[in-house]
Formats: sequence, structure tokens, C-alpha cells
Amino acid sequence: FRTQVGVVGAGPAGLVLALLLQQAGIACIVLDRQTREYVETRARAGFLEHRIVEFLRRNGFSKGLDLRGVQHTTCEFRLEGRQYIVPYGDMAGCAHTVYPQQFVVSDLIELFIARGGTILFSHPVVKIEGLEDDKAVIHCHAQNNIDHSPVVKQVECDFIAGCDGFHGIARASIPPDRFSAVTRQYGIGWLALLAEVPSSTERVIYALHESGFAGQMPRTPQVTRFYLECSPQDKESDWPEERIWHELRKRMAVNSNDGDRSGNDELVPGKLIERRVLDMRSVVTETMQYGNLFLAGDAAHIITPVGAKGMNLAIADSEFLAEAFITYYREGDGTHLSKYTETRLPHVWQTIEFSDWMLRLIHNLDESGSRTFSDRLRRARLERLCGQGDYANTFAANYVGK
Ligand code: RFL
Repeated sequence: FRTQVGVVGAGPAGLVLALLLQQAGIACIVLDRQTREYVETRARAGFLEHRIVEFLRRNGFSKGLDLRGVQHTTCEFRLEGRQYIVPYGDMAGCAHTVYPQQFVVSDLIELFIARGGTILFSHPVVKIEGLEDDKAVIHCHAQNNIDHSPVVKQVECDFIAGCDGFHGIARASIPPDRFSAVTRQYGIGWLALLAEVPSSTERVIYALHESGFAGQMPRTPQVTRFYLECSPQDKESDWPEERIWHELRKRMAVNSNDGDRSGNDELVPGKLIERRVLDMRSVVTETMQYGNLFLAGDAAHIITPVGAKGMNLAIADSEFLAEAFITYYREGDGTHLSKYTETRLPHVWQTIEFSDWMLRLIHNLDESGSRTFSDRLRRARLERLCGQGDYANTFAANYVGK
């Protein structure tokens, strides 16, 4: 194979990039280690920022989400049984669209293939070479069509877009002495759950409880995501179903009129279809490019799920990277490409900063030992968020991705 841009990874970052290049008449091939069915059913994110929806719409990539996406404009915090409702959509004048990541991915794959694009599924990339030369080579494993015996294929390209996630091969191909990444490990875990049950409220709930954070995020009318703060060392087996539903009810309970916090919970248990412990951390690779390799999405940075930014940031990277490739191929001007890292990193850090701020709001990370002091501060912050001032407006604009 020979192409202009070899795209490693058929997640949101790789697919958006490939579609934009295809639209501009730039040749590209996408490779993914997984089968099409696997990537189209991998449930992860669900909240699309306003500006990302607008971008997808402008480019004609939004048919599915326009039909099936649900607009969200309000979120709710709970602390000591009290409810703090934030109508961020009214404040910012726009909304989130809830549309599960696997639907986004599936729509983009369908569109790219319908327009004549090539995606090589079940083609794990095992080596990337020639990053400093004028021709880069992607080596991948595949199966012979006739007898299914293993074969190695090569794709030659001008550039490689590493959109293969945090554990992919692209970031690992940058020489260690040229590679730099910064990490924050929060020392907490989240038990991430998906349950076949309708959301107990229409809005997202962030419950700040003395036993730890609990969250509820709608995904589809039948499926809801829940999170429970836990130890990062916990195993899934430490969390049997009864314990999960007990903790969710307890942490998300609200005060009834007589001040009793246990009596007022709408939560109905349902079948758990995913249960896994996430170690809460953020990592920013500050080398987003090396030679003719460019990293986008989780390959370049991972961000805790707080604030629901990961998929949005991945798509935003690809939007910029595609523009840079298009300027290069159309006008012979490589300035934007050469400034890719320099241009994207400030945006990445702005997003990380918001997520870090929000993580400290919904968890009690008090290092000085005064959890009460920290709780009072969190309450003061929630009261300001429910007010009308600049503090609340800034939150609203950042959260919804205006
Ligand atoms: P992806 O989606 O991981 O896609 C990478 C692709 O690369 C393939 N791959 C390879 N292919 C070939 N050869 C190799 N050697 C390869 N190695 C890997 C993989 O098979 C895969 O198909 O990365 P991308 O495109 O950068 O997209 C990033 C997003 O997936 C991620 O940031 C979000 O899911 C994060 N995230 C959320 N983001 C949001 O914006 N809003 C949310 O509400 C939200 N919730 C979440 C989340 C992530 C979660 N987890 C489990 C990580 C909730 C959870 C639980």
C-alpha cells in the first residue's frame, strides 16, 4: 500500500481526521487492531460539547446525532443531601448533546466507507519506521485472505497520524530522548458502571458524599452510566451488585422535607453490563509530533472522565491536524504542521485545568487533614455555581464547550 496519510486507529480522532482528509481529496488509509464490530460497540463517552456538535454539523458528519442525540442543559450536584441545580445551558446559551461514543464511531465509519474510504480492521500495527525520512512505513499484522495464515503488510506514507489511544504504538515510537510527558495521578479510583436501566433523573448527577463521589450520567433511554469513587487498588470483584446499588443509593440520596436523607431516592437497580475500576489520572504528552508522526486524541493525552472532555478533545485535535495537512498539500505550506504541538498544547492544558478544577470540586482531596474545612469550601463553591455571577457563567461556558 502507498498513501499520503496513514491513520493508525479508528476511534473518534482517527475517523474524524480521515473524513476531513477524504473530503479534501487527500489519500489516507485507516488501520485498527480491532474488528469493526468491536469498535462499533465499545461504550465509553457520551457527552458531546456544543462546539464539537457544531463542527460535526458543519462538515456533514452529524446525521445520526441530529436524529438520536438528546440535548442536555442542566446538571445537579448533591452535598449533604442538598440539591444544587445548575442550568448551565441557559447561562451559556447552548447545550450538550448526549450521544454515545460507539454511535459516533459507527456513524463515522459508515460515512467514510460509503464515500470510498479504506479502513483495515483487524490490522494491528506492530512497528512504525522512517519517522525522520521523507517516507514513513507502517508495519501491521493481517491474515492471508485465502488460508488465513498470518502475514505482515506495509503501508508507505508521507505522514502518520497516531490516533491509536494511550496504549497504542504511535507514542511509543518516539525516541525516549525526544519524548516528554507530564502526569498527574490523583490517588483515587472510579468504579465505572453501565446499567440497563433508565436514568433516575433527566440530568447528570454529581453526588459529593462523605463515603466518596457518586455520579449518574444518562446515555440512552435504556442505558445509564454510573460512577462510584473507590480505591484505585480495588478489584471489580470487590464490588458485588448489592454493594454497588447500596452505595449509589446512599451517596445520591437527597433530604426529604423532614431532613431524613435516606427516604427520598428514585434509583432503581438494573442489569450491570460494564463494571471496571479506572485509576484517575491525566497525562499530557508534550511531544505531540516527531518527524512525520503526529499524535491526536488519547494517543497524545488522557484526561480523567471528570467534565466529559476526552472524546471532545480528540475530535478537536483532529480538526486542527486536518487543516494543517490540507494547507500543506494544497498550498505547499507546512507552517501549521510544524506548529501543531505549539498550537494544540495550550488548548489541551486549558481542558486539563477545567477537569482538574472540577475533580477537586466533586472529591474531597484535602491533603491537610481537614475534611470538614474542605467540605465547607465545596459547599461555598456550589452555592456560587448556583448563583448568577461570572463564576457560574465561566463554569457553564467551559462545561458545555461553548
Ligand atoms: P480511542 O477511542 O481509544 O481509539 C483508538 C483506536 O486505536 C486502536 N489501536 C490500534 N490500531 C492499530 N494498531 C495498534 N497497535 C493499535 N492500538 C490501538 C484501538 O483499537 C482504537 O480503536 O482513542 P481516540 O480516538 O483518541 O478517542 C478518545 C476517546 O475514546 C476518549 O478520550 C473518551 O472515551 C474518554 N471518555 C469520555 N470523553 C468524553 O468526551 N466524554 C465522556 O463522557 C467520556 N466518558 C471516557 C468516558 C472514557 C472512559 N474510559 C473507559 C476510558 C468514560 C469512560 C469510562
